[in-house]
Amino acid sequence: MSDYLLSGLEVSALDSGVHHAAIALGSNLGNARGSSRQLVLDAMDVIDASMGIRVLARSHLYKTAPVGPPQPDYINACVTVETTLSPWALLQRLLAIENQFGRVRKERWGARSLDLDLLLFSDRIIHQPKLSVPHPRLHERPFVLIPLADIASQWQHPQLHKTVELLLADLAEQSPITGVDRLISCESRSL
Ligand code: A4P
Ligand code: MG
Repeated sequence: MSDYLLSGLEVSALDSGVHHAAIALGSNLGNARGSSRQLVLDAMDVIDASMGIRVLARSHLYKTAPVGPPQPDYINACVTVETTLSPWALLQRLLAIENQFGRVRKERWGARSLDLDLLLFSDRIIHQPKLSVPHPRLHERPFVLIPLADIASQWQHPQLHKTVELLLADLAEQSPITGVDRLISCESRSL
């Protein structure tokens, strides 16, 4: 039976074992907790400290030109995790961490202190109103694919059947990639 046909509660109960997931982090608004760069670094630690989630690898941090309405540059990064949570429970946890970091939702694609997107969850495909995995814009965005390639270059997109490395190469072939500059190197371990 597909995920789509099950209610969230039933799916949560069925989800057992350990899964790998990839999460994108973005910030272009500092706040009382710190600069965008600090918020992204702190958020990686908070994700790692969450029950049922362990960070396996952290990408480099990148300064990226904004996509969407005019707004400040972003700091973007990705982490891979192993988790015993279901995709729905993991998303809820990520939304709670965004709130903890002062996220206020105004306009779509508007400036934010912290954005956490669930990019990939093992090889699962879920398309529901409140959860789409793989993230529907993952393959279009250098600010996601470049950090993701640091730590999960061989992860196969379960719908497009291409690795992250290949998706990035496809994107670069369409037009030269600009506006993504590496800021900080983090120790990483690829999946
Ligand atoms: N949602 C569904 N699927 C997911 C998923 N896989 N991960 C739902 C996370 N959330 C998911 O999210 C709205 C709702 O989407 C959530 O409540 C969840 O139930 P949101 O974070 O409030 O909305 P958003 O981030 O403004 O919209 P969206 O469409 O997710 O935006 P994107 O695609 O994340 O783009 N430019 C640069 N340089 N760097 C950036 O990081 N980010 C954006 C936001 C725009 N421009 C950017 C960047
Ligand atoms: Mg988001």
